[in-house]
Amino acid sequence: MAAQHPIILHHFPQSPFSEKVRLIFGLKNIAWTSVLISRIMPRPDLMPLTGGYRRTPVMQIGADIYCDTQCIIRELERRFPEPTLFPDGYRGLASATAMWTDKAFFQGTVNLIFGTLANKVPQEFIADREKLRGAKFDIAAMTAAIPQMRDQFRANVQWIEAQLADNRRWMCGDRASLCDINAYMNVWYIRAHLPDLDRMLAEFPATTAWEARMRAVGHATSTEMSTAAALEIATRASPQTAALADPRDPNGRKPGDQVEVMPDDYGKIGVRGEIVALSSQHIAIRRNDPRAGEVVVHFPRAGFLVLPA
Ligand SMILES: N[C@@H](CCC(=O)N[C@@H](CS)C(=O)NCC(=O)O)C(=O)O
Repeated sequence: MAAQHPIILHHFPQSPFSEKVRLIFGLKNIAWTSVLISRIMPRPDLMPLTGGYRRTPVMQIGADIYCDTQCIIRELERRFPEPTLFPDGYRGLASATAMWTDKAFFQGTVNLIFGTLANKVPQEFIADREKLRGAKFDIAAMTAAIPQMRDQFRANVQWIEAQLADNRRWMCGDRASLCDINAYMNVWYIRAHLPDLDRMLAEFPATTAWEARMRAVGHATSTEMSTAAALEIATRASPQTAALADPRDPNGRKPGDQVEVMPDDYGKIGVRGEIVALSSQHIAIRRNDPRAGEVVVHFPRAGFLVLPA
């Protein structure tokens, strides 16, 4: 089904989580609109859309705003089901890999990169990420931990290698899936920043060949748009999200309830609104913003807190 509004990705080129979504555009051959945002706060044209959620990327379709790659990917799969990211037999596991690749694997990757870049990391970036984490972005500690982080990276990559050991092309078989996208993000991030990835992958020939296949997926075709023009689209559009109750919600939440939603790990800024739709994997809340007008902001459930407002 063709979308009425363009598929807009608010992102920055160096963002590994954004790379996941760009590759899904490539795999599904989706034409998209690229809105480049600043790598650090402030993002004055984006906050009216998200209500304060400040992690990257964010997807916008008209006045519907999708936060977090779990939520973005779920919506892309719903709108563009073919080719699927969930081959038979892997539907649950493919989604669940994010809890490995985006958390433990990713934290090790971040520490390895920033510990190695050390004094090349700009002070404004460190200050911004300390605010995001609510904790010190301790580059000296990351540098000291490089030997440990190399061990962690190797152990995680060996799992990719083991998964590809029977000469399959992709982690779930003969078609690329969300498992590949999620795991690849970390390899892509190291490739972008560290000169010795080839040496680190030398003992992993299947992963080396898979990395080249992943890179060849590309990003499909995109057109550029300014942050102001994207905000203008939301202001003129109306949210398209249909009301959806969840009779099995374990806490009795229902459409109409006022809630506050935030990540449970970092960037814990609460976004307030009225529930429009909810399920085990998704919650959509309506907000009214002085600049964006009425918007519906969508979040995943795994890794997110929903609190009464
Ligand atoms: N769970 C989130 C994580 C996103 C994330 O941590 N992104 C990084 C950039 S790649 C970030 O938000 N950094 C801080 C920022 O951009 O404000 C997702 O899947 O989208």
